[in-house]
Amino acid sequence: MTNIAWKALCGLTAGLALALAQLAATPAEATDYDIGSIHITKPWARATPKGAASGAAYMTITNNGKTPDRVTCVSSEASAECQIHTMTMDNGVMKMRPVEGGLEIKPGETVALKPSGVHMMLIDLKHPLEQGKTAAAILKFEHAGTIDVEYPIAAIGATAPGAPAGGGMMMKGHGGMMQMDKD
Ligand SMILES: [Cu+2]
Repeated sequence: MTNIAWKALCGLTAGLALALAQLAATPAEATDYDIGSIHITKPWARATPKGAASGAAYMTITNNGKTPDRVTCVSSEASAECQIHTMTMDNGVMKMRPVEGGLEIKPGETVALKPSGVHMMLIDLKHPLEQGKTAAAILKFEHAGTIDVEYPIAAIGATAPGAPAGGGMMMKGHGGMMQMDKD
């Protein structure tokens, strides 16, 4: 979609513009991934506002093996750094913290990375995450190995892939309502 078309949309009422945007943006289909005993479903990322320093990506990871595995994000084409974060409430403020040594997925366990929960953080974005495009990242499982995953990008503030914007808490990088613990 061209910039001119987007400008035209801005003149329409919000509801209509949203409906049109949903029709116009053909979201990239999410693919499932298998590596060793690990199964990854529903990878997706959230679009970022212009100038945002960081973005978030999500997915569901199942360990069908008999031993625990640990996953870390090695790199992303979209950002200088890539980490997996947990979220905790601290005096009413949501704080996120990098998972040290990788996120553990026990045998038979399914871990969902989702907004307001464990998530993948793309830090120091090289470009904004644009709805309808994809962001790629390389994940490394301690036992299963290394895999490239494509994250189709949903709307800014989307709470689930394909869901319209809003509803959830806006992710404004490491500022605003969310703070990152720096140990
Ligand atoms: Cu984070």
